[in-house]
Amino acid sequence: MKIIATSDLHIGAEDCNVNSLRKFLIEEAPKADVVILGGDVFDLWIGNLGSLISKNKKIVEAISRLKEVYWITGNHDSEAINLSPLIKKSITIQEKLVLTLSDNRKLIFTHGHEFDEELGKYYFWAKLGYQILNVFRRTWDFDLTDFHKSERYIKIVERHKEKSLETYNNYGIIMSGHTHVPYCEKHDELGGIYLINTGDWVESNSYVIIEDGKDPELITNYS
Ligand SMILES: [Mn+2]
Repeated sequence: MKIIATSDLHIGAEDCNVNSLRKFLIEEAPKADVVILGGDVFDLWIGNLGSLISKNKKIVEAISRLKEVYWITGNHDSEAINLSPLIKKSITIQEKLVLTLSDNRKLIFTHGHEFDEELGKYYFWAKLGYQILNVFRRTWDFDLTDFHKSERYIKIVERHKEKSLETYNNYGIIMSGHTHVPYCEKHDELGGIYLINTGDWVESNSYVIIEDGKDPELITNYS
């Protein structure tokens, strides 16, 4: 079994790298038996699902052609769980995904906002700030990369990793998105658990390939 997992596509947001994403969905994702779209797939903080689907027909078509798709909801698309599968009849939309690979390794995918204490506290302001930023992105070239390299953000990512390991250490492969910082770490001190973040399609154009009996592989800067 071959799994391809990615997250934080942010379809509909000004800074989503739609061209690379479309190419990935047409050329790479179909090579997998199972595709995991790990949250913030459509950016429902920016628009409603119906209008985002009609504005992104090629991307939606590419997703609908994939064999088996799991859409794990994130903070930007949590409403999707209540919607009928508009994109693909057989798409599974849920909050968490647990899969057992043919080699018996157990994998969990959660978007990861459950670990985001700041978002929990300042949800309203985070959402409003994001919406304002999206409007200004059309005229300003605001670079999130600087913020993601800041000491404050590095701490947020470290906390996310600690909490993931604390909560899900009974799984062989722990996967999430949300922070937009991709990594694929093997934790030998915890019996070889893999801790993976699938990154995003805003800054890193990243995804992860998982195949039976092989080490997970992280691909970044896909274009
Ligand atoms: Mn996101």
